[in-house]
Amino acid sequence: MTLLVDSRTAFQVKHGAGAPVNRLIMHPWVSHHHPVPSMQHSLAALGVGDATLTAAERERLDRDGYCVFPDILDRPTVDRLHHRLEEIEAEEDSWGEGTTARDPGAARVDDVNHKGDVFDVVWTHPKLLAAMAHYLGEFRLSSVTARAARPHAGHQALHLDWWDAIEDSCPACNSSWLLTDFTKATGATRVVPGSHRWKRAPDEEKDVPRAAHPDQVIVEAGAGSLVVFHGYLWHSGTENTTDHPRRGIFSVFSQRERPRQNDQRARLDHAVATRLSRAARYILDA
Ligand SMILES: O=C(O)CCC(=O)C(=O)O
Repeated sequence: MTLLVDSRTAFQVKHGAGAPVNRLIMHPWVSHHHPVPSMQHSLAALGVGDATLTAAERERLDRDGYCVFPDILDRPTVDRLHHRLEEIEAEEDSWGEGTTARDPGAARVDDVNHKGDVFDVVWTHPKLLAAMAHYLGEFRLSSVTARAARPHAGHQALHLDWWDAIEDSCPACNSSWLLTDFTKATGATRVVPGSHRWKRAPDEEKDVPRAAHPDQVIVEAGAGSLVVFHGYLWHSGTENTTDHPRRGIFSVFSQRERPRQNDQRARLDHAVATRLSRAARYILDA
């Protein structure tokens, strides 16, 4: 995908040839008064350029089906996200008995992208959007959910992040923002590298999903890191063996014309609609 040719030239004339282009960019067509007509323009407006992903990152996404981007969020941002999530968990009683029947080992908060501007970064960060464009082409936001693995719980069955027939192209992808350090002890996500190319789901009948897979890798990374997963990659949460919650925010995107997990239009309220840029609204498709 070719993006930002004109703006890069203009930026580099001003700031020098080696200047990073991703911090740019306010094109005339990204202002609130002009239409944002396409995926390409919206990505550019949100800071995605040709150089946002390195060649090595693209290779990892293709070969392994996931990529870790360490230290993307700084400590104050992680702390703000953490703090706001704790408030919402209390308001919604996320830790109460039986509140997360679909995932009993975790406290979950759905739709956090509609619950405060502090969460904008977890679905509009350029690194994340560039990785989604790499896997999905034209895409939109599907869901944003916080998942805190409960102390001494949280192990899940290996699964894919697509619920329909498996096809050649990648219909949906997940990503996680680590708000605590993800380690073997805290219950980091496990993945089976390369399994996105197998194009099949873990075999329930042979009890593959809950067991340790011989090729699994526990993805350890520090708070503030981002991990992006291909929708067909076998992965799951593992047991948090500590006395403290292990928190992450999971932002799922799908190909633009595909069904998505949550209806973003139905959830959008006026305050959020007027706050978001046109480019962000395009990604939200709401
Ligand atoms: O929490 C994790 O590490 C993974 C969560 C996950 O894959 C899910 O909830 O579908």
